[in-house]
Amino acid sequence: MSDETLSPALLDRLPSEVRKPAYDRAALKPGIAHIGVGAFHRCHQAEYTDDLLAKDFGHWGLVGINIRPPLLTDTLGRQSSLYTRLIRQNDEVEARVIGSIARVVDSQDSAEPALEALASPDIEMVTMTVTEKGYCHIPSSGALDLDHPDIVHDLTNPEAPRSVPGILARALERRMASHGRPVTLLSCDNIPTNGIILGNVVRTFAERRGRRLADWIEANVGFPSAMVDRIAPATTEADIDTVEQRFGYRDAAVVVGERFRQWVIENRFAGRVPRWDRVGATFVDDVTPFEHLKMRVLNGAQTTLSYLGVLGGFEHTFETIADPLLARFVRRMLTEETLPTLMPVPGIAPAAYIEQSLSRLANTAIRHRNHQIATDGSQKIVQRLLNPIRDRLARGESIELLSVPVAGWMAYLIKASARFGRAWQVSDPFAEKVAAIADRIGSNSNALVDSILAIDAIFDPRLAANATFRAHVVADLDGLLSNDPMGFVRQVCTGPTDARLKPPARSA
Ligand code: CS2
Repeated sequence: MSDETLSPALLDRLPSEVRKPAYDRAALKPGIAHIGVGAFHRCHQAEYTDDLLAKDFGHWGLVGINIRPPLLTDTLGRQSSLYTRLIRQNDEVEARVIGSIARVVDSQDSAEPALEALASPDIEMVTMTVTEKGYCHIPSSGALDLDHPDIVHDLTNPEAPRSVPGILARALERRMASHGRPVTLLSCDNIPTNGIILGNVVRTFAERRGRRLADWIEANVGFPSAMVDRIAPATTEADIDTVEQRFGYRDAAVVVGERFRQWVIENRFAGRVPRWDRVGATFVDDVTPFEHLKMRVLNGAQTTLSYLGVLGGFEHTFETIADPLLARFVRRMLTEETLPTLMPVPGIAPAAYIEQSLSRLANTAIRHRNHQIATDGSQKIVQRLLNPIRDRLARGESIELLSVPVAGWMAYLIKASARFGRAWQVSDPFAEKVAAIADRIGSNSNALVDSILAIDAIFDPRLAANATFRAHVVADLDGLLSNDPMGFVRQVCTGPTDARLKPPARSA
């Protein structure tokens, strides 16, 4: 059956080691809409939902919506929304066909298909993974960015929105006008207090549409925060080939993830809720301690390894952490500097969590590219690095390790500029701005850091004005832009601490 594509008809003939949906898919009724059907969603929320349907079949099928590329009709759409989820741990491969997505909707060219799905009275839960920048908020403050081109567009064309806040506000307006049923909007992105930020951007947008909508949202819409976790890199051709070679069928929507998964959701819902807590998710009153733990430790390590890894010539996370120097650096950073900033988390010992996170990153079967993690760093470093740095500075504690990946993010964007030889291609909303700074200034770390720290959408002005922070970042940037960035990391890891700090002199 090697050229056969995954389909409902194929389910009965799958090799026995491939697990399949344990419920009647034909009876599946969508009650959840998800925006952003990427690898992470297929590996995380859709799997939890598949577990729930198998345990307690109800009306909680998923409608998968994409408002940005890629098209879903070409992949999932051709497979009746079925796909294979591989769990890979070094040499082990575990395959399962997930059936929780009932149908997919492409809404890249016009918001209409998305709006229709989101406004349906059948939908009681809207989850989303739209990446950090999808919220159109200002990372340093969490407020809606009213100068964002898509927000400017949507406020003048509210019936044909492009942005996530604009699409959600319009869908809520339609719900208010047609059936008035409550709905929960559940962010599953790695932004801090994601429910609060989602609530902020939707409410701010709605207020500009009128008091009535804003009041209706207050009374009928829930915005819980959530912490989500599972490493699931972008699918590659090799992953698709793995399924074909091992299991004998084609699946264009394969997704590969690690075994670990976690989902902690704030108990702040409107209307009925899929009981994901029956299948491994946790409903809690306050997600903050979990969110800090995950973003500062696991994501902080990933971001650190991605920038230092690219500078050191490594392709993937697992190769980067196999380097003894970088492994040592990241372990020291997490243990000595990040750990003391964490809040107590019920049932989790932070030191053990750090070790578990580092061993997850060493999984050789998860081929997570450093450039993928380095993407959109301007939207990630606040919660992963700058917030723990801020907390430490407030207590007069050292930041000599945490400052290195901040400079790593700068060096990554600087080296992509024309003046620095376009070392690699980057994707970050602030890439052009940093490249322009680099082109203008050249190799003067003092002046580079001054100009980059002045970007107040990323750097809170109080942090940017902190002399200790600035001095560390200048010294680190000098080291990372030198001919021997790894030698510099070695020096930080082993050398006398503050010796590398130059006096925090201002450049002319
Ligand atoms: C990664 C995350 O690309 C990235 O920014 O750090 O996608 C990470 O793999 C997930 O948050 C893990 O849960």
